Amino acid sequence: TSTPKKKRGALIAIEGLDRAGKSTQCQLLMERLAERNIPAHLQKFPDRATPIGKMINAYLSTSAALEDHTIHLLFSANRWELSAHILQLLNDGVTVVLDRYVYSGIVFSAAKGLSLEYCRAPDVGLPGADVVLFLDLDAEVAAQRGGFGGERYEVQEVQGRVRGLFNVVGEREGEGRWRVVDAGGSLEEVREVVWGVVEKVVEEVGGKEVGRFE
Ligand code: NYM
Ligand code: MG
Repeated sequence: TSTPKKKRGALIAIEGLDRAGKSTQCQLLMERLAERNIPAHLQKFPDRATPIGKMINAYLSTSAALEDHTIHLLFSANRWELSAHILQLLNDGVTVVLDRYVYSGIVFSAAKGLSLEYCRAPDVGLPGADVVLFLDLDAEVAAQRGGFGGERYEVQEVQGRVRGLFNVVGEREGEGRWRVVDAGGSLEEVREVVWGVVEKVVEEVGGKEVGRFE
């Protein structure tokens, strides 16, 4: 006899430019999941709390300079150090919402001139997102939203390149996994579009094994 297998959680990645509203939408999504009694966990990347995360934070806040490949690998290592925990949660039936993931890792480094193939390599094998919601916003509009902060990359020119690269990376993922959401709408509008996608994915992943980023 076999015991009925517990439904696994979904791995949901929220991506976009700085100021696109990712963290707000992650919060709103967590509230909606809680209302529906769907167990869920929010994981932000970079996770600045770990020792590697502290190095990343020093780099982003420009108090430390790091060579481009070096910081690229640290961002990836920050995901790998949390990967077993994420996998455990998913297999325990917990849906995991990611505020940025491998896609940010690829495009922000590629925007500095590293090749896309190089940038993708260290993340290959990480738990694969079931769906990516790309909160799409024009870099100029993002800049107008009260301006960017003072961190590295937070200038319109870099963000413009990053947006173009997100679209390239999204094409490789395909329309099934990569969902472009117009982030120019109101909080409520964006929230409802996000929920429409997530609700279905949470329902559908049940029997499937967690994939791997490739
Ligand atoms: N970033 C984020 C990267 O360059 N590589 C990565 O792998 C990740 C996850 O860090 N400008 C960049 C994108 C952001 C910055 O993110 C910090 P946030 O969401 O502003 O804390
Ligand atoms: Mg930021």
